[in-house]
Amino acid sequence: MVQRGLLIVVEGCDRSGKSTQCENLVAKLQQTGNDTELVKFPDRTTQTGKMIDSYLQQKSDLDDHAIHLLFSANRWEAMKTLSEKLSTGTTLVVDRYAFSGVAFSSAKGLDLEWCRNPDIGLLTPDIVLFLDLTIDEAEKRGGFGQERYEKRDLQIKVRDEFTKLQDDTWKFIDASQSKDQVQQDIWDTIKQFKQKSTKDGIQPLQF
Ligand code: NYM
Ligand code: MG
Repeated sequence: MVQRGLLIVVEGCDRSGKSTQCENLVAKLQQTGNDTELVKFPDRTTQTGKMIDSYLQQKSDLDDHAIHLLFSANRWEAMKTLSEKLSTGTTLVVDRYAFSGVAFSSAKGLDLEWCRNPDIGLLTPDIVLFLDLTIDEAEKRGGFGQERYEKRDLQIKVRDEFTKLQDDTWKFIDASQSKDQVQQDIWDTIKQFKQKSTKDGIQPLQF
């Protein structure tokens, strides 16, 4: 029987270096012989993703609840494919997941429990790497971009909401370090986790 792949989620505020680190991690896992793919949410290529992209680029407006549900739908529509990949042995590195959904919408003022509900039942991550960076440090990196949500006041709230969502699958990574050091910390964390999960026998993913 094929051993299933791991579901590795990478989370953090905007400018925390997630995308670069996800790419590095995928490359490193592949080089060490692990069948691995990168997944990114929101997936802006699907129908829901196009609506989300237009909203983020401030080309359209939507009710806060409606956009929250669209982000969730954007994950749900990917679940069947992702669970098939995991069960056939592919490890997935996921750049943002439901935690971003809850953290951003609750930072805007929506009720936290309400925000959690639509994502209940999504594949449970094996490990969540939280790239932690203060907003001052994030701003030093050339400032936020032009998209909706990329504003200091909101990002401060988002970071605060993220910390409310942590459980024992979360590993905090100090993202203020050099790129190489962050990469090293992530790699050490993943190696440790893989050793432990292989020893314990990886449990089936909750769906
Ligand atoms: N975002 C992302 C949400 O508000 N809810 C979600 O469920 C997800 C996955 O979209 N500022 C926000 C966080 C980001 C923005 O993400 C786009 P990215 O990784 O910058 O493309
Ligand atoms: Mg962004």
